[in-house]
This record gives sequence, structure tokens and C-alpha cells, in this order.
Amino acid sequence: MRQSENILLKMAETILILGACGQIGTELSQSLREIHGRDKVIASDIRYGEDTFVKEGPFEIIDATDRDTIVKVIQKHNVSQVYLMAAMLSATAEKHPQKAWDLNMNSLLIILELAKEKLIDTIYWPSSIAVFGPSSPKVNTPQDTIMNPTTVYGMSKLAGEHWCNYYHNKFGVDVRSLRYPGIISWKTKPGGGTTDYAVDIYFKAVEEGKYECFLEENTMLPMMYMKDAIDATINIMEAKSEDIKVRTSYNLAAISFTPEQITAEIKKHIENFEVSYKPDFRQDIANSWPQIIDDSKAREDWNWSHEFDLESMTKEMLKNIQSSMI
Ligand code: AKB
Repeated sequence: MRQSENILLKMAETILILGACGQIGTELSQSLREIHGRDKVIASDIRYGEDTFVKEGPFEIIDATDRDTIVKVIQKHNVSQVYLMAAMLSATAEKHPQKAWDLNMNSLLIILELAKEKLIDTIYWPSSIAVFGPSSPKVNTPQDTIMNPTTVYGMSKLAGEHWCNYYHNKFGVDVRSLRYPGIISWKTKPGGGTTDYAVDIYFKAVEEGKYECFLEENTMLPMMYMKDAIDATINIMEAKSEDIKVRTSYNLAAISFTPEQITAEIKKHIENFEVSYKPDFRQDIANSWPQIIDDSKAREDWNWSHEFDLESMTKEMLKNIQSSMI
């Protein structure tokens, strides 16, 4: 099948997004509505979020662990594709381990079962760099390597990846996944992650001219601007099934930097910006993660490439935060 035919087929799909009011879900809903049409994308979350744009189209209240409601909504709207974006992130999950495990695992198993039962055709489920642990190589972390995550979030994502692979191999479920790095955006703030500092720092730079960072100045982590994350997500979902050779989850990378490096970049625009450091429990989480990810497999298999570096992302972030304050 030609790529254009493949895209046309995909555009005929009705999509359900679980967790549409979260940081990535918000912008993903918007982008998918631009591609597929407003009424073809059903946004949903456990409660109404603050942003109005996800609700500029069909919206349903859904708890991602409530199978009956999910089935009703799928049948009501004739849904064929599900993006499962609901999850508890690394820092919050360390405070509520059992709850995090239940949410992150049960929601995935429900959706995988629905695909096995042929109620839906395709699933997108995000994994994370958190699947790696202290014994994984820190630099150019390969697609396949020692993993051993030490956080509940990482454990749930690694187990989830293997469930995806299992359902694909055993039942032919078309599930696709990316290991997101820290995602940086200005429309909706993240909540409960270890990489969240890299979003907060921009807001505090514009709003207060100072920031207290919860990670040490030399902690390097993999990051990505939201536009690249959305493009990657849409690209992997539009790729031909036979090009998706990894059915656990693909390494995905763009930039890596430390708090000190992002501060220096912000200071090029806001000279008097001051940052102090007060590391907390999130430092241990960050120390257990890779610094630079090797995503060559995604680049080879479905032509992934990123656009934004630290300099261009910083310009975009500061410009957009400043204009949203007017
Ligand atoms: C987190 O910090 O928990 C997330 C992630 C890297 O998956 N942003």
C-alpha cells in the first residue's frame, strides 16, 4: 500500500484519546483534530481540564481503568483507534506506588484486551526513558540494553512494553509505542514528573526572574520540545505496520541538557535570571536515568527526525509564555 493510501485510510478512523487534558494529550488532541477533523477525535479525561481547546469537539468523562465506560464510548462513537495517554508520572508514582501501578497497568491491559477482542484496531501507548535504570549505559543508551528500572513508574512502563509486545506477537494487536524523554511545552504544564523542572524554569524566568531547581545543576537528561513529540507520535501511527519493527517501544531522542545549560540559554534572553539549587527526592530518580538516548532504530524504521534544539526551543518557549501573559 502506498504511504498516501495508508494516510487516507487512517484519516477515516475515529480516535479516542484517554487522558486528553494532560500535558501531551492536550496538544495531541488539537493536532489530531486538525488532521482527522474535529468530530473524528473524541477527547476524554477523568475530569474536565483547564484548557478549553480539547473540548472544542466531542468530549467524554472517562476513568481509564473503567472498562465498561470505555466500551460504551467506543461503541457510541464507533472508535477504531485509541491513544492511551493517562498515566501517573515518576515523582507522583513514588508517593503513591500502588495507585500508580494500578492506573498505569490496568488501563493498558484493558485497551490491549479490547484490541484482542477486535473492538478497536490500533493502539498508541507512551513509554518513557524511565524504563532504563542505574545499570543501563548513560550515554547513547541503546534500544536494547540492560534495563532494571528503580522507580515504580519505570517498572510499570517496562512491564507495559512487554505486554504490548506479547499482545502483538500472540494476538496480532497493532500497538505502537515511544519512549518519551522529558517533554517541554507551554500550553499545558506537566504534573508529577522528574523532568518537569525544564518546563517550570521557563515560566519562572518570565514570571519572576528567578527559579529554585529541584535537580543539581549538572544533571543531564534527555528532553524534547512538544512539537517534535507530537510529530513523532503522529508519524509512528501513520507508518505502515510492517515498518514498525519494535513492538515493545522505540527509543526517541532530540536534545540533552543540564539545568546549568538551560539556564545559560535562558539568560541570553533574560539577562538577570537567577537560579538556585535545592535537590530533593527527584534527584535520585534523575540519577537513575540515561543522559543521552540512541534513537537510531526509530530514525531507520520510520524516518524519525527532530527539529528543535535547545536554542530554538528556548526562543519558542519564551516567546509563547510571554505572549500568553499579555
Ligand atoms: C517524568 O519525568 O516522569 C516523565 C518521563 C520522563 O516519562 N516526564
